[in-house]
Amino acid sequence: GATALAAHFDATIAHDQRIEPRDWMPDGYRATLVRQIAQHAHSEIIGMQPEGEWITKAPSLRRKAILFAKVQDEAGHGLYLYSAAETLGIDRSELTERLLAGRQKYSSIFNYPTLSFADVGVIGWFVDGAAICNQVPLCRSSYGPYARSMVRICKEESFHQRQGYELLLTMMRGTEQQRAQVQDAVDRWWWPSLMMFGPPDDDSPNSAQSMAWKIKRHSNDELRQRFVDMTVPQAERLGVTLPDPELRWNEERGHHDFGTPDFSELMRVIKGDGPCNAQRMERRTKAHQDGAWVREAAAAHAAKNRGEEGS
Ligand code: FAQ
Repeated sequence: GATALAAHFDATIAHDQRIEPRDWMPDGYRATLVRQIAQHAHSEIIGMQPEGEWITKAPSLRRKAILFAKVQDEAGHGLYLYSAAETLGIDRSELTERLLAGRQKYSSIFNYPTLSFADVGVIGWFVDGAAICNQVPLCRSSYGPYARSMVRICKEESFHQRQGYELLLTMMRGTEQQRAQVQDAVDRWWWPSLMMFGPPDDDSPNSAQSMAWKIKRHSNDELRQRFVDMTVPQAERLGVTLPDPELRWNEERGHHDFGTPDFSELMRVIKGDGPCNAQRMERRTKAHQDGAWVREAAAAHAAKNRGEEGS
């Protein structure tokens, strides 16, 4: 009966085994996964916009080819993630409707503008770096299809991060103006990148249950700390300053101390009031409308094929 199914679910989680689509799961577990995976998928797709703007303005053919490939990878990540969400019994078209109606979120980070080509490098370094810190543990998430989608995504994100860092190393070997552009991009993206990890643990309503279900493996603050510790030596090697006067190594803790991000800004951006929210949603909506004929043609083609098979 129902209690036996619940006991089996609890035992699967306790033994660090995977929940698969055919398994019984609590409604709350399913709803949390749909929320997180859909939000993650939407972020990948909307996340194509800030860097995508620079494809036509890249400074060389080589940089254009690299950026084009990276942005395409993000489309691929969005698609694997929508497929993972669909194993939970929800349709991708329904998830897209929810995003466009403002009923589902996407990452706050993609609501900031990209003002120079250095921003492309800093997005790779910080935003993909933060994505790696957050997503490597998700490879061990309790839901099988989500965890497996993360393996390939993380490999591609590490390549993206190196791409960004290499771009910045090149700019730092360039002119005074290029070095100033890199520092300016670092100053603008540092705090929003720290906000990607979500609200502080005391103020994170979903964390406790998600960690009990082993959907999340670490808390928001733990991952934020891991990102800071990883990034500080990279900043030193690059020769830029992270814009935080409180940033220093704490020998006792074995971690860096750092200042508190402005979480009221995070909440404003999540609620729709960031510098680029309106533009991002407008473009996403237009892309969806412009794609209507493709969806109709694909559906007509599938219907025709089914008809031919039947005859
Ligand atoms: N932005 O209780 P918590 C990428 C919401 S990487 C917007 O702590 P949770 C790669 C949260 O949803 C970016 N909303 O929530 C790339 C919740 O609202 P809800 C995508 C945020 O779920 C790189 C409320 O605040 N990565 O795309 C944010 O336990 C470069 C309370 O928060 C992922 O989605 C935020 N920053 O923890 C692409 C990773 N933070 O849903 C292109 C998977 C919090 O109840 C270029 N997701 N909220 O209405 C996660 O790990 C988690 O969902 C967290 C939030 C950590 C984001």
